Amino acid sequence: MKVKNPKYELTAVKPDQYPSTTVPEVAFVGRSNVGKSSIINTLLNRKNLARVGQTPGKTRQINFYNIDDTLFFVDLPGYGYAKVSKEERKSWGKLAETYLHIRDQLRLIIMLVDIRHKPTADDRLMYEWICTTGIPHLVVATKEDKVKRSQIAGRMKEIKETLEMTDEVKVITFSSLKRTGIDKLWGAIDLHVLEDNIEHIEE
Ligand SMILES: Nc1nc2c(ncn2[C@@H]2O[C@H](COP(=O)(O)OP(=O)(O)OP(=O)(O)O)[C@@H](O)[C@H]2O)c(=O)[nH]1
Ligand SMILES: [Mg+2]
Repeated sequence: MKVKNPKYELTAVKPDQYPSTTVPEVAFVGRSNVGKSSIINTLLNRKNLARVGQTPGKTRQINFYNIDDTLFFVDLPGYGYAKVSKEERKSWGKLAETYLHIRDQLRLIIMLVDIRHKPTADDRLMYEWICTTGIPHLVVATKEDKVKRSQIAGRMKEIKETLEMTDEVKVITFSSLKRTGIDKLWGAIDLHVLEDNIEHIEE
């Protein structure tokens, strides 16, 4: 997809605050600090559209980004950040799960994991839950620039095994710093959104 004029649309904590459109949406989920906001900026070729935090846990609401009224990117709150209260953690999880559960136009869930680390118990739970929704999804291994080339295959294997992924689910490596993986990821996004558009035309 050719991105012309992406813009921040709105921030929501409750479903009645979500944008009242039927435009397809792609959601980004993952642990706090994994690079969700960064990947959105990188894909949209904008420096500061999505707020990137030095302090983990910065994104506490759901942020919607409008790409030329044809696609929305949805930045969900990160989970698994230790330095917040249990109550706060619960409410963040609820925000994300509610969105993922009820949003009809959600076409693709992109789950991010840090390529350096074995997916955590939280990641496993989230992935298992994503699988039960039946919504198309893929996994992105972020911060590829932080590992040596020779380590990548091993890291990917561990991610796939730990999340118990089936072979048909794609894992894409990505670096916002080095700007790698952009075309591959856009290709995967286009596939889901385009298929959707074709369905509309055929209807
Ligand atoms: N080296 C490297 N650092 C990255 C990359 N992507 C993100 N970061 C850094 O990781 C930190 C967290 O990035 P964010 O994009 O804010 O992460 P997030 O998942 O949105 O975090 P929350 O909003 O807290 O859930 C920032 O310091 C980024 O600069 C990457 O590809 N490579
Ligand atoms: Mg963020």
